[in-house]
Amino acid sequence: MICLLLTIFASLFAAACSGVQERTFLAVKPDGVQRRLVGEIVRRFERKGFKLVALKLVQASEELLREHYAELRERPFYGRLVKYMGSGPVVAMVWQGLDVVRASRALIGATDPADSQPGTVRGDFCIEVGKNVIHGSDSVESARREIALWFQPNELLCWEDNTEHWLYE
Ligand code: DAT
Ligand code: MG
Repeated sequence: MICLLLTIFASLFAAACSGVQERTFLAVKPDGVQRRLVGEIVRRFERKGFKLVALKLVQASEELLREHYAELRERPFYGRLVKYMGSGPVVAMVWQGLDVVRASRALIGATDPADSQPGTVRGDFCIEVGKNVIHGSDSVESARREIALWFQPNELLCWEDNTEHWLYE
């Protein structure tokens, strides 16, 4: 009973915390970490004005990665993708803001860096699809699933953003 009340309280708190704004899950992949791109990538999302609500360096298990990419399990590159994502630490993050899922995909660029526009993360920092340095959720629904997969609810921090007044109408 106490557990149930605590769970309800935690979800109400989380809902109040995220307000009407959405959240997305982003991860700097092992090649991005190896190539010292973490700071540059975080800088781009910060500079845009989005709010960082969680961040951690993770050596992801094969189980977690198989689940994360479950939708792609029939694709020929699935095994290679899981191996690459587990080849070193990734920086897992949750960002919050108006339309953040779609806006983040725009900042990240097309899946294949050969098609990514200059100015996007993938357009600027990588060459091949199998080493495309960053992950970003592709819908609000995937974001919810991925955030729950990578983070405990108490790892998502609720903090007062003093710039909101200058970012939003
Ligand atoms: P995205 O990461 O842009 O959401 P996705 O979800 O379709 O793209 O695929 C997940 C990852 O799988 C992608 O970032 C890189 C890899 N991938 C996709 N298509 C691939 C392909 N044709 N060959 C090799 N890797 C691929
Ligand atoms: Mg995807």
